[in-house]
Amino acid sequence: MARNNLFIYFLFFLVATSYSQRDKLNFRKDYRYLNGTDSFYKIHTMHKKWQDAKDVCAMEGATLFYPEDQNESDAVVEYMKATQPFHWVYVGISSLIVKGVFETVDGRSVNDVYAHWGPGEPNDAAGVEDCVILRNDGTLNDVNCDNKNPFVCKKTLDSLEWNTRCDMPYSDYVFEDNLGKCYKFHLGPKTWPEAYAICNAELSYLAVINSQDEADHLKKMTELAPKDHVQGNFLRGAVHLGFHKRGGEWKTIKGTRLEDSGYSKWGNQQPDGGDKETCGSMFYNGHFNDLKCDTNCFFICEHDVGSLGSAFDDRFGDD
Ligand SMILES: [Ca+2]
Ligand SMILES: [Ca+2]
Ligand SMILES: [Ca+2]
Repeated sequence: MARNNLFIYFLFFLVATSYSQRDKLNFRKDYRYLNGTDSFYKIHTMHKKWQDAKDVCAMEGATLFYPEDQNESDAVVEYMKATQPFHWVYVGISSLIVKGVFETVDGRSVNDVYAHWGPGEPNDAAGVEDCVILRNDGTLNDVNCDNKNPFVCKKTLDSLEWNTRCDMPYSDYVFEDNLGKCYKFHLGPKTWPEAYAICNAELSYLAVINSQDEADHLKKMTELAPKDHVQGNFLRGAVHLGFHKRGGEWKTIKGTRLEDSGYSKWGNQQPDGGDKETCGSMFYNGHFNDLKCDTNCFFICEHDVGSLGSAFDDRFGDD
């Protein structure tokens, strides 16, 4: 009897520990898993140009969706019809490399995936149609890439990597024990608004320093980041952080006055930019600096562990 109990407990243990995030079919709350596709989808309702749509999906760790086959086209079209008023979305197919050669965002021929064109399409109307939409009758049409359209991002279950320490789907965020937070040092130089949007797309925010310990940690992260290999024209010596000047006052992006945020050490002679430098950054030595918001430099995102509070955890129990 005792042995049986032990065996049952062992089985339970096996099942419980294999209940990974993948089994929960959870990527992000704003992505929906569609049965029969092994993938998650998000319909972006903010209309964007094709290239911008592609970039937004990449920022979310996903790709601009295109149908693999009839089954996937049907599933997404059904989801779109059930939830949205619009009649088409951009998909990850274009002929931007060579006109007339339609390829997916990952370089496959449209004929190897889903090439169900509408009648008379593709027609390259006026010679300016290089990007493709999927209409809710399931057909494709080439349109002008500068048109702003809604679009769909896709994440395959296979490509999902759950970051257990940080409880988020981005594996390059690193948990810091003493602070109980996760951070990512971004090595692609961006403007302050771009950096802000990228952190947001990663379910995080442009880092806010709340203590000397946190300042020390971000300084150390900056020291260790392989910055010297990065080529290009950008500002070295500072990284964007989550504070800015609003209404003549320096505040964190959470709305707290900088001097009340737990850390507000400015660098020598800083801030020195008056109304021209209204975005916040940190010199590599950990001291604050004001910068022009369109300055390209590195930046750090911060993630609050447990902030996502996945609904799937409630349904399946915690693991
Ligand atoms: Ca067309
Ligand atoms: Ca912080
Ligand atoms: Ca300055």
